[in-house]
Amino acid sequence: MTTARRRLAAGTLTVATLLATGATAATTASASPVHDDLPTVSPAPQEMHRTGHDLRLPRTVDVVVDDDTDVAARDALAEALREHGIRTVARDADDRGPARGKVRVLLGDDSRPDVRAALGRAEVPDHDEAYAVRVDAKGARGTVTLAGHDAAGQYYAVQTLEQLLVDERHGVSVAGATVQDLPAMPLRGTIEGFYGEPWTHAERLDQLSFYGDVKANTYVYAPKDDPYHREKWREDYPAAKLAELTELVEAATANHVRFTFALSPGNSICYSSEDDMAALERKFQALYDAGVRAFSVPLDDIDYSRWACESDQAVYGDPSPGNAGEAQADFLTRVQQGWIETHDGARPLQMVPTEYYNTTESPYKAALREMDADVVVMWTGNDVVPQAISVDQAIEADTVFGGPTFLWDNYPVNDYGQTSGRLLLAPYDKREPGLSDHLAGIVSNPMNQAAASKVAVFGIADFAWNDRGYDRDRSWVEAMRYLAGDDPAATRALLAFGDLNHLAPSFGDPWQPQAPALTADVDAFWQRWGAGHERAALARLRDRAELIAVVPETLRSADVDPAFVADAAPWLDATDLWGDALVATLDAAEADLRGDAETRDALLAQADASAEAAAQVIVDPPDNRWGAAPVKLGDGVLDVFLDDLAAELRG
Ligand code: 14T
Repeated sequence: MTTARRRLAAGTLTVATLLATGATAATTASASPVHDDLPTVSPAPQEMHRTGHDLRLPRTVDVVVDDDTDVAARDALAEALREHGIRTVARDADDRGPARGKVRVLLGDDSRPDVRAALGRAEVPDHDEAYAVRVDAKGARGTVTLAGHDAAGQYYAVQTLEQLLVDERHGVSVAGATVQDLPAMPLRGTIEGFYGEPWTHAERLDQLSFYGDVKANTYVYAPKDDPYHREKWREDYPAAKLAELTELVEAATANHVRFTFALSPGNSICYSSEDDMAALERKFQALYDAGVRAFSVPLDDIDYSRWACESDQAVYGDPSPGNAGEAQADFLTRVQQGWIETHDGARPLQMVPTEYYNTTESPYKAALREMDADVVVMWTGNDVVPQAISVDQAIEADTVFGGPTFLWDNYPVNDYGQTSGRLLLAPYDKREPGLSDHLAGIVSNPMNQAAASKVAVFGIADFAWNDRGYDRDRSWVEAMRYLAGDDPAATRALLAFGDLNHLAPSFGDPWQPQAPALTADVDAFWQRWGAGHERAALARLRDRAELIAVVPETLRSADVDPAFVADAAPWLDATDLWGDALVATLDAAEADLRGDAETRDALLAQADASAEAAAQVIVDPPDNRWGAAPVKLGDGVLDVFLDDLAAELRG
């Protein structure tokens, strides 16, 4: 199945406009860099300026390429232009004949003479995956230069160009921008590392194409409930499953994503056994033969206070965290030196330590530091689901794990008890700018609901690309606009829906609050109400009530990512009912102000019935470990407000 590709299109909605509609928390002033009057590009480029007029595109443009032009970039460019009704004709860079069309798009490596010349003063940063875009309009003629430091850079230049295309009444233009850009972190993406129902093949394909759009380059395949990943790690994948994985590897490559294969042998491995080493290498080899070039050995959530075999006892002594660290370090050093380094193109091995959730010095970590320095160590921050992640903590992690760590960020994963009944739709937040100086990268551990995870993953990709330019509010609006296919009403509806699903739990207190925008509106309501301005109070809150009430209908009818709408179905059902309850309660208040007690009571009874029905919506069938559970939506804010206002009216 191919899923319709979402587009990061040039936007017309600004964060300011949406803040004015009250669609996002009106509290945080947006610190988004103003790129003159250019469209918003996500992830936020390191440098982007207006350097000239917009360039009107004719119906056909020449695309100038050579043998070093990246095929994925070429395909993405042709598809992007085709979606705007523009045909492309390929021209060879060596073709010295006269220019044919009015507009040429040069696509290639920055070492190509014509590309270099067309860049003028713009430069491609000397950095992996870097690129530059220059739009040069001379009246109706012009040149668009898409230059990459490498193949990935070329592809990312195309992703940015796509967001610089502006649909106008009479055609399509490219904004007159110059962009010079590079990723702040080398590894960006997701780790399918949760418990519960793994993503489907179709969901994974959809994700991989999404990652290409947001310049994420990493997908780690580590679903806890794939038996061949953990329990049956020694066994070969059945042919059909291997064929599926091969298809994923190909889809990943087409989007410049590294499919990273992870194997978790920790529950039963005998570290000192040659047979187990051979079993792991056999499994890796099968995936290498399918095209995989990145590998990981997660050793999280295992019991390191016992050995799985006598020989580990003989070699490493009594079971203890320190001895487990030594056994793991020996084993993974051998995998790195004996297997990874003998396999052409294989990336450094990644691993998850058993103590992945703090930076406290320990015998285990001291032993692990003896591992080959090329092995990349993951870490979740301080706690499995941390309240925040600071630069100082990342520096501590580098010290205690012996090198720049790779952040396994447990957001928006919803496989643990505190997330029961929840979708986690808050923007990525509370990660300190400057982390890119100390991390090898960030991957999100997402929800069982793949498409709904795009909201958070969009932000994580944005932050990992440019942590210092990251703006939580801007990124959230852009994520919603992306999912909404650029439809303004659907974007607003998604923001209102996101607000009701904003709570981000942890194993202790939540690290993101529930419904901050609704909370602000409710607080303002009670202030006006308390000051005797009841009608004004009602009128202002009614805007949000009506916005909430139409969320399900808006999202179901607009061109919103259908996979998102499917994932959100039970939460949309609940929104429908809570919206009815809210509108009915406000109507009851108005009846009360008119002195119409009978209508008031009837409306309050109606609101009660809706709220009761809302509380009975359950997620079933469940994809999550928490099983069938009541939907939680705006809890602690919406339900409390309805109770409080009803109590006030009933006196
Ligand atoms: F390896 C890790 F970085 C990690 O986070 N491991 C698991 C992960 O698979 C899971 O999705 C995540 C959220 O539940 O937390 C880890 O699993 C745990 C951790 C606990 F502390 C499961 C139960 C725990 F009590």
